[in-house]
Amino acid sequence: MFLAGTAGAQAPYVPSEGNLQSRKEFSEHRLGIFLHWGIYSTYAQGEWYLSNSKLDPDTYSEAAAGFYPARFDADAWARAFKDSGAGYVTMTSRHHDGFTMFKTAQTPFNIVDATPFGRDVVGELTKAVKGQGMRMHFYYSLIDWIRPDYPKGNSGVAKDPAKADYDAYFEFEKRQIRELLEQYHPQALWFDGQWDHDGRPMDWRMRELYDFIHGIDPDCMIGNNHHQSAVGGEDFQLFEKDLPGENTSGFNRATTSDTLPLEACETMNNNWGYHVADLNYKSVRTLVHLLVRAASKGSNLLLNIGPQANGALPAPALDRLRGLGAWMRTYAPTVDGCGISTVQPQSWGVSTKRPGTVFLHILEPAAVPVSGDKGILVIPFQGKPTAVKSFPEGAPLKWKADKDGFLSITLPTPDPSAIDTVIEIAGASL
Ligand code: FHN
Repeated sequence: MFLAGTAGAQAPYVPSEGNLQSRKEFSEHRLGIFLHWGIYSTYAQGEWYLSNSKLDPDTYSEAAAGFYPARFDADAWARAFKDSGAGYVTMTSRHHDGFTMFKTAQTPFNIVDATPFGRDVVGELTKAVKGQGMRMHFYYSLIDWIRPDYPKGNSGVAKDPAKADYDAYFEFEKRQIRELLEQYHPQALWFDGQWDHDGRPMDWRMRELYDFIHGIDPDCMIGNNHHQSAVGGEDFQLFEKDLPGENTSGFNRATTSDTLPLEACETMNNNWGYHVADLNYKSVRTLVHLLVRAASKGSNLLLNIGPQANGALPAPALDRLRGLGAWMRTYAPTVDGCGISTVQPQSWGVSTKRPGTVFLHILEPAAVPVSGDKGILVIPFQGKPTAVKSFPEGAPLKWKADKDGFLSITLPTPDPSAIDTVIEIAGASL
């Protein structure tokens, strides 16, 4: 189970008991909130503004002197995330522009020392998130578009290549990561950027970094958005803008993992960082479907919000959080802690499972075959149902299991406006 990526002389990675417990807890909450927040939000053009605009880094960095998120209220953010039904929050502690959003002694280019705001927003949010009973995770960029010691990859602005010194940069990262672990005790670290050297051979020394992290906190889970299958030392498998096993965005060369927890991240609109012109927010219906489809593949959904420079969460994002919360208040038991069932995806929807129960999620009511005023589902089904009911009402539905392994269920014609009509199939053998 833990041998992946341990080729050669590398000792196999053996996760701690606490780490295994973190993995279990992680899958008990299928929804996480991703936050891309940094000084790039002042430009309101997304988090890649420095690289895309080709601004001189010194000019770009002046945004720090004007960064004053007066409306930032960690408790209000944490409440909004909790009310959405999320179980954890993953915040960018440092993105590719290298601006550090936490209190650090390793660089003056940080929220406490370089901004008039002077507050450790990562620290405040961590406290608030944990206060709501949620877990805190940190995104940490392996890329730095401003530090001269980071060896420039495919992205970013041109720098003096003679100053590149990965060993020095690696030590800087380790010192910052130690700060993250010791100051905030996150449940997970989420790395990003290894793809920056695709086609440019580079030894990132990731296993060394992972061992360093697990040496400080063996229970901390590590994920890396390298767009490939997980390797030794990693504790969960990431997918970007696609669910496991899919690759419509072209990012994911990863195969899905049978052993590690899975997490797929997605934007609420089209950008990760705040973009003033991007109002292309997905509907609550689309987001719920994404969450359900993720759960049906045994994956979490890490749903992103790009907070504004003034510290406010964008109004459309708050609206989507409320919509998700309204759904989760009833249906969380059909996704949280649920995984893959033997019922394959159907034209009308998908299924999730917890021991003793399979949930059918009718996401496309128009695809349900209808007879008179009844909907009829016929599905290949393994195991013996003892009852089939509507969820959450618990109203018994007529069903019949035939000897060829098909289960047919008669239900009221599904309401075309319903976001998700859920049917619960109970049975000790399921
Ligand atoms: O370049 C980043 C991007 O800004 C964002 O952070 C996403 C989140 O998955 N990851 C990278 C692109 O793969």
